[in-house]
Amino acid sequence: CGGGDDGDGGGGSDEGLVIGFAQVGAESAWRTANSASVQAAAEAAGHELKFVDAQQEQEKQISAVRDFITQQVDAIVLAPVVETGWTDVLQEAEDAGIPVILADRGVEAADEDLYVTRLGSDFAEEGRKAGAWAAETFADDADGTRILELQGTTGSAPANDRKAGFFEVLDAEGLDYEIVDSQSGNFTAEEGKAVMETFITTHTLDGIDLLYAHNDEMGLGAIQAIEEAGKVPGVDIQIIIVDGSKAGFQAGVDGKLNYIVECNPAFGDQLMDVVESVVNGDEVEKFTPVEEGAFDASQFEAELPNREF
Ligand code: GYE
Repeated sequence: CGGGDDGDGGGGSDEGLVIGFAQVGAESAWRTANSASVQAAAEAAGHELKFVDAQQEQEKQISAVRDFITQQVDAIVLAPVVETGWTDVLQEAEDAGIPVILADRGVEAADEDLYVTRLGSDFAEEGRKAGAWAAETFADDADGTRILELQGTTGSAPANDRKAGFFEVLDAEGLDYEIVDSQSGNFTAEEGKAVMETFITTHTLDGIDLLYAHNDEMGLGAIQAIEEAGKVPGVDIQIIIVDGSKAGFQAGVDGKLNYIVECNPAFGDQLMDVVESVVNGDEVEKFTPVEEGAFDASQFEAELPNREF
């Protein structure tokens, strides 16, 4: 403290909180927008945010959470890169009396008692939206719909649930389809492109109807690979992406992809409200979904100017 007689440490209940945020990484436009939203919201609310970018590595997230526990933060916000492997560190936070709030991604059901609440997207619902469009678009495809899938990070909630929701609807609608190949592109453009190149080498694109990419970056990387192979993305092969960044919508306006399922990263203000409620000891829902839509080719142009990331 700075020696003045009046002191400057007062304020009691008006003091901002100290919040530790173990973020996934910076793998996509979605993620960068999400980090910016949370940082801006914390600042606006007068809270101190200790921000760690874990570069998509669970080990880094676990040590970040341990550091937050040592620093005795008021609350820990965790966006778990994968769903499993959290029991020990979540237990440590609980033992230290520090509430954990999940932002964006979820953890496996077995750990449900070890966090207070999750604020984020309903990834299975996103997958169902993609599936509903595919089932309708290919309903009359007489020789069966041949599908390639670019999955997100292996073991992550959005990869697991976007896959499950998508095929749940295809099965429920009775679509005659075949999964020609399905691999992880780790939610990055670079890996999405590389996996698509492998798909093209292994299967060619002849007779492939649809690519389902679990995020924009992988879809955009795949579009490059398709063009480099001399094919026309969006026409020779239809493409679905999830997120809806500016770059994703621009590709849609350019006719290079066919359906966009929105995933909304701008929940910083909502997250601060949840953190404050939790620290106050208020009752909160176990899961708060973020509102999201979906867009087809007739809507891309009108929607592009509304995109914020
Ligand atoms: O869709 C993807 C990002 O967890 C919802 O992570 C998020 C996903 C998002 O890398 O672009």
